[in-house]
Amino acid sequence: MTTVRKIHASEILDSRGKPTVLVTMELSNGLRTNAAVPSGASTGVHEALELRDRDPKRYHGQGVLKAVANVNKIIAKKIIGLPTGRQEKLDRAMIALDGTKNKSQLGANAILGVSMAYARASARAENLPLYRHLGGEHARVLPMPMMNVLNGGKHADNGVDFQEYMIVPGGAKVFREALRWGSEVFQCLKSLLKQKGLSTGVGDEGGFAPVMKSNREPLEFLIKAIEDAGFKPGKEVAIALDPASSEFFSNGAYRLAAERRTLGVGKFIDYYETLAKQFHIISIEDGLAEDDWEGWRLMTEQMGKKTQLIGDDIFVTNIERLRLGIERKVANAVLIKLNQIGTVTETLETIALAKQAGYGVVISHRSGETEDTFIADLAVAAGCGQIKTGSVSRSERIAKYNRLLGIEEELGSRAKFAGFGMVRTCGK
Ligand code: 2PG
Ligand code: MG
Repeated sequence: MTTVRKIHASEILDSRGKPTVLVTMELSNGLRTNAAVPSGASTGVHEALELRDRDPKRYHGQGVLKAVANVNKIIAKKIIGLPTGRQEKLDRAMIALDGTKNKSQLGANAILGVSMAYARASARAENLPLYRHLGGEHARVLPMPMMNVLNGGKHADNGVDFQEYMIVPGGAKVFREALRWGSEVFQCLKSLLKQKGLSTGVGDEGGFAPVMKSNREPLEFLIKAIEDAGFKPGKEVAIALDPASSEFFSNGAYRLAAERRTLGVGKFIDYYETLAKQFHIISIEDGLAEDDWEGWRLMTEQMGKKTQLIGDDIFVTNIERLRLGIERKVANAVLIKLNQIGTVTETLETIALAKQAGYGVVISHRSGETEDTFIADLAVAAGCGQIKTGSVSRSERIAKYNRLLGIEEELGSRAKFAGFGMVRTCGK
């Protein structure tokens, strides 16, 4: 029997240069693994709590030494000696030890670091790749990437209200081809922006962040870039949006600063519908705000048959909130972020409920990432067919794509790629 011999957490930096938690785990057979925790910027208010030190003398209050100490001094004591392969037992023990609803006592960053490191350690102990350990023998579907090539909102500083404009190369036959298509479109987009004298500096997730006049102008650029790269918009490469609209929702309305107007929910849904038709938009995440349940229901009723509507801030990978959503006929897909909920077990449970209810599942990075590639394996393990892990630049994003290339190669002829086939709409 292999057991956990040592756990050690440290404070490291993420892709934005902000502190995050790294957990290293050593097993009784000498194997060592580690895991690093991601961090969001447009965080939903219902997310599990990311514990920060609030000590103004270090990292502007953003240090994570408390979370690190919680792993080293509190969690470690409980976990040392635990055999590998008991993920649920470990995660439930940490949830009980924390004792709060949102993991605010120990910090979701402390708990998740241990949970992820343990999953990886358990995989190594069984001599299995992580996706196989988490997903079993049938885990062989490579996810279609949703690539955030044009950034706005809280991830940039360019006057665009919507946070993410993504290209979706779902017409490709295999993952590596989809990745190439995405990269080629990205390069064409760069040339186009250059020609127009616009900035080609990149935002937090590696997409461009040029100053634009409206929220639709980026869509015009994307369509042109897709065509310039030699692909058919909609058929080969489609578009997806994450407006992250909780960020511009107030007093029951949506304030589009880029367009100097404020729209009520009904008008805003019509606006999305027009955009979706015009620009081959197959998927919209967080089209409406995190607590605008009635708006979400209307949007799902009006657009859900044609468009994948993904709940991120509204569900926060939380099984209770997703259950409410299913009951209320809200959205038809869920975004999955490990650190929104804080353990691997709860993440897998939320994925299972979504699948059971016929909701689409998209595994996602955070805007603050590290070189850790856990979510690439998770996407294959979940067999959900979709991943959102940023643009085709910046190594913390590319690391996930490169890991997927590796998994595809390892699976050889067993690898599958469903392309647009796993995009969910109501009634499909
Ligand atoms: C989102 C994410 C990731 P953040 O809104 O979906 O793209 O952003 O990590 O800042 O919440
Ligand atoms: Mg989002």
